[in-house]
Amino acid sequence: MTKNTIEVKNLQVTKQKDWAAGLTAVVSAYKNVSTKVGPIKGTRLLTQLNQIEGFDCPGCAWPDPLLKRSTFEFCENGAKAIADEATSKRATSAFFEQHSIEDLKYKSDRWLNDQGRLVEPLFLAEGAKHYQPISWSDALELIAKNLSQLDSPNHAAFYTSGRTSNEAAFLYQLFVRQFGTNNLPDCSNMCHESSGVGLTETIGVSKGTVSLHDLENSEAIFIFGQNPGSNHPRMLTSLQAAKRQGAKIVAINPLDEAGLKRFKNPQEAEGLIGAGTALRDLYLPVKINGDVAFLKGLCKALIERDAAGQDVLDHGFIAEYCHGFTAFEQNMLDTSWTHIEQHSGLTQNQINQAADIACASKKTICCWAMGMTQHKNAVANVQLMTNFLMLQGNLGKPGAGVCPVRGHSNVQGDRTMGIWEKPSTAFLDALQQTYDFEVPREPGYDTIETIQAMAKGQVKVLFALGGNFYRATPDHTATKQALANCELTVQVSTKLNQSHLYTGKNALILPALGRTELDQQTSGIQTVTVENSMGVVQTSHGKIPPASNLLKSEVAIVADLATLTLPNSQINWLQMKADYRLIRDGIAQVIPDFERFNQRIEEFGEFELPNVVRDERKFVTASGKANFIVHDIESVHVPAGCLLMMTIRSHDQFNTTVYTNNDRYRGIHGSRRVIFVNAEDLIDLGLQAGQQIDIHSHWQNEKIHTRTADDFTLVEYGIPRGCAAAYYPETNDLIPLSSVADKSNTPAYKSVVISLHKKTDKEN
Ligand SMILES: Nc1nc2c(c(=O)[nH]1)N[C@H]1C(S)=C(S)[C@@H](COP(=O)(O)OP(=O)(O)OC[C@H]3O[C@@H](n4cnc5c(=O)[nH]c(N)nc54)[C@H](O)[C@@H]3O)O[C@H]1N2
Ligand SMILES: Nc1nc2c(c(=O)[nH]1)N[C@H]1C(S)=C(S)[C@@H](COP(=O)(O)OP(=O)(O)OC[C@H]3O[C@@H](n4cnc5c(=O)[nH]c(N)nc54)[C@H](O)[C@@H]3O)O[C@H]1N2
Ligand code: SF4
Ligand SMILES: [Mo]
Repeated sequence: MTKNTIEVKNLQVTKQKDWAAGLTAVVSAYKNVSTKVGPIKGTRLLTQLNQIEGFDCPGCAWPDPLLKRSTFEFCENGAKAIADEATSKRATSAFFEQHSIEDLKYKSDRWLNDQGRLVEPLFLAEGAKHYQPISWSDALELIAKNLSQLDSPNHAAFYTSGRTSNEAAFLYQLFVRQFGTNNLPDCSNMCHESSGVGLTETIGVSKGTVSLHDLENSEAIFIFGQNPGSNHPRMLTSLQAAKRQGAKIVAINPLDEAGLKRFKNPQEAEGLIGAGTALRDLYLPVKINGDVAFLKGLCKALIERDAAGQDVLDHGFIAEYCHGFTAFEQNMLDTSWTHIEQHSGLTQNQINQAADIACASKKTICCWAMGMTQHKNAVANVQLMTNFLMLQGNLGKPGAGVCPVRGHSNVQGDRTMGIWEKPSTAFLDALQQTYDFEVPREPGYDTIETIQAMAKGQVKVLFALGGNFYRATPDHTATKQALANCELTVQVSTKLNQSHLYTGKNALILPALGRTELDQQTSGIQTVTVENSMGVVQTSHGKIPPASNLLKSEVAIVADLATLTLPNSQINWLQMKADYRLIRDGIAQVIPDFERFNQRIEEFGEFELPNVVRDERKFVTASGKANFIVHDIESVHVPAGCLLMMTIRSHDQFNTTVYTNNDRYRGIHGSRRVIFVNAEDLIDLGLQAGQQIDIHSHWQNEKIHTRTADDFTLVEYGIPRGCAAAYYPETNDLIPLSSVADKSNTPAYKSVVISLHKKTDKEN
């Protein structure tokens, strides 16, 4: 039996849950830390999580309440994230001696992660079958040598995943730019890039415009393409607070996710033993990628009601602050309800119910995540949500605004620190002035462009500060080949993952300290900072001894590498490594709004970054106003016999890190190799729930499918007709490399055209 069939045989499907959290979540949190970390150490760690003097949760980017913190400022998935990092298991050199790369390729993501923390630098020489230990100095010299041998600095790319601290991120981009390139792809390219691009064009800022206080005091919250019960669990606490103040919640999602139905707050006795709080007031089962049509319907309903004499639109706001309204209004009026219904999968009546909630609210917020950003028309999704809010003046006033809910705990901070392949001129000028070197001005490669450049032999060294580049990106077959073209791939990591197996000709693993660990440098124990999804910058203090005395902090790795690679640099990297306050002094000089950075965090532990839209109702766009932007409805063509598939996260994973094979809210246990399909589609396709199938994906005019994912079990599920869902990253091989969002180049991970293929009895 292959690893896939073993997993498939363990599958148990139970009824979908209609609430989230409660006692089960508390038990799961403590079980995770006590089995992985130990009962005493584990519980002690939990009490430090998200406290001002503790460490920031390495899970998602959901904010902590300002100033007032309870003793239990975390959720089940935060506990899982720290248990996974602080595990007592170790992947030592004996492990790598025992397991060849070829052996490890047969193991699952979960098994690899379960081997524990990486504890020493490792080297995989060209043609070798095993990783071998290597000293830090040899490892760093090898990287420096490979970098200095390149014909151009643009032949290297420097990836970042969003767990990196502000200090490490700032130092890293400084090194990369002094080395001479803007090739700084990051996980954001695959995540909220569409939000940044869409918002910048529409309202002039790339970030959200609401605070936790706004969310808890709004009157209507529209939640698009987001599953907070699993991916931002403490958001449910804020939604509960909003509900208690009378807010209405609308969930727009092909799946009726348990976490948005009802929340049993584990912090309250009622939440532990009672029925909990009902959250969403309206559930709209939009078709996958049907949001542009829905949003046009919603805007049309508001415009039509206003034209009919109801007081719906904020004409004062539109006249003073907005641009392009007339063309937008006309486009909404010209779009027919039939067209809207057909492409959204929703009825005019359903859309009218959403319009009723919008009309009754004076303060509306739109929240969203990957269900909106990972489609061909993702930027249109973001702009139409913003335009919907603009119609009623819901920007730049308390309780209203846009709320892109970020993924990784510091993904927003990394961008603020300059991890971006397309930095602004103002940022580059400030960097050049502060550090006195000629910064590269040519835009660099994003994540997809990096893979394409590697395939063409134009990127020969990939350095990854965290993450799982190979496994998180689309089309594993193509990406694997592209990576294999590189002379050297380097992964700075905490845990073993598939990017350590599918590598360049030579590969290095550099083991890094995690968020939970004490970071001792020559000037003493260091503090780092992060920025959450709502623009609050806060400190994080590691608490436990490192998993091994051979680990280095990300700052130390970057500083040591920069010292070796750039012998003529006038920047004193080692001084900054010794004392991270010096890095923060640099940040304060280069990045607006970080003045007196050290003083402010030493005094308050955290501070909120200004936001001109939120604070001043100012729109720094080309037109000087908030822009209404017209978008056509362009649905993905799904041929007869095919379905449109979205790739989603389970409750028990953090991106490519799989904790267990369960997804309890959706009733899935024991296997991740499942695909959710509507009952009537199963009948039409001549298939049955429980049957084993292979999935093929189709792209543009390709005649023969080239991408397959095998050994999945069909699960009948409440999902709109024509749609399907399966877990990431098991299905990433199905995603064509060139299937990306317009303008943001984000992979269209949630619009994959697939067909299902029965396995023959022999294959079963
Ligand atoms: N526990 C845990 N927490 C996490 C993560 C994790 O893996 N595990 N990952 C972190 C990261 S990096 C990120 S980016 C976030 C991701 O957080 P989410 O965006 O919540 O994660 P996904 O599972 O990708 O869920 C997307 C949601 O969008 C819906 N959806 C898909 N397609 C469409 C569509 O076309 N329209 C609409 N309206 N909805 C759609 C899906 O049904 C699903 O509910 O979570 C972060 N937090
Ligand atoms: N099909 C599909 N693909 C997707 C998505 C999807 O929804 N569908 N989502 C996309 C999104 S939103 C994102 S953000 C990307 C995620 O892409 P990545 O950020 O690249 O992937 P992760 O799985 O978060 O990375 C996990 C690895 O990071 C390392 N790590 C963990 N903590 C630390 C640390 O503190 N320091 C260092 N140096 N390393 C650490 C560990 O070795 C671990 O194995 O995936 C994208 N891919
Ligand atoms: S909501 Fe996110 S940041 Fe907060 S404790 Fe849970 S995983 Fe951590
Ligand atoms: Mo993400």
